[in-house]
Amino acid sequence: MLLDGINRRKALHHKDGHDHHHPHNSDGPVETRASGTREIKVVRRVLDANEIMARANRQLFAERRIFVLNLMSSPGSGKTTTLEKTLSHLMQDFRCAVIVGDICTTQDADRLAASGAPVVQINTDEFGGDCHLAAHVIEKALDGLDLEAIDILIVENIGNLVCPAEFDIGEDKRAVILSVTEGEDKPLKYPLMFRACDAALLNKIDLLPYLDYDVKLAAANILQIKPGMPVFETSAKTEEGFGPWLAWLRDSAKEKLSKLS
Ligand SMILES: Nc1nc2c(ncn2[C@@H]2O[C@H](COP(=O)(O)OP(=O)(O)OP(=O)(O)O)[C@@H](O)[C@H]2O)c(=O)[nH]1
Ligand SMILES: [Mg+2]
Repeated sequence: MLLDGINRRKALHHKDGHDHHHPHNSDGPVETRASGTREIKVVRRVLDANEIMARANRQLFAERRIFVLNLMSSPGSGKTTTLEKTLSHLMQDFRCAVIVGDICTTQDADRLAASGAPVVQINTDEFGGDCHLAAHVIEKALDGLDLEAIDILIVENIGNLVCPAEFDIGEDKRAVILSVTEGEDKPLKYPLMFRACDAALLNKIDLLPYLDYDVKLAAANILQIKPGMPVFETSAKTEEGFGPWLAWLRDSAKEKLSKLS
């Protein structure tokens, strides 16, 4: 199912139509640096509005007994591939559904629908290409799902290592994928994403023989930003390392769902 048009009702568009309002932005709907104080107020208002919606989503997910995972990464790190493989295991024990965000195309939704899980695709292109999924977008996407028939909802966020981390969508857990082709330094360069997540996947480890990549250093950098965070070394291609990742996901879901039953 393709969901678009949902951002139209937001009253947050830039003059250029690019809807992209959060703290790192320097050219928001006000005259930006002309008044630092004013910019902070606008940003605060946007994030407050998102917080309210995220709280409402969280309440709804609790009422419907749904565990929600927000999966984030740079473009191409392997979110969809990881999900394809994850769903094939998870759907043996849980009723799963997916919301997938992309700027354009329904390619990821088509790939994920092959799992048999209901999938809602969100496209943000006609609104200037939102770089993240906000809470109200998720709320709208839920219209396309039968919430009574879902135990686990996985949200594949838009490929971006910065913006999605700023938006609570009402999820229970957040996971970030860092692929080994991206460099060990990314947790240090993009700390918010790693600080905001509950688990990290170091993906594409099947490529390690062909790269000068220091897995230990990458993991240490992640732990420097978020001490104690589980770091799973995975290959979504071969499913190497999937056991601990799947166990973490299953345990996280069971923990929430058992509290609600
Ligand atoms: N070798 C290898 N390739 C992988 C792995 N995971 C994903 N890929 C490949 O990397 C490319 C991008 O993978 P996707 O799963 O589409 O990445 P994504 O994060 O969903 O990308 P966006 O949704 O565009 O942000 C594809 O060609 C995948 O086949 C892996 O573990 N090993
Ligand atoms: Mg994808």
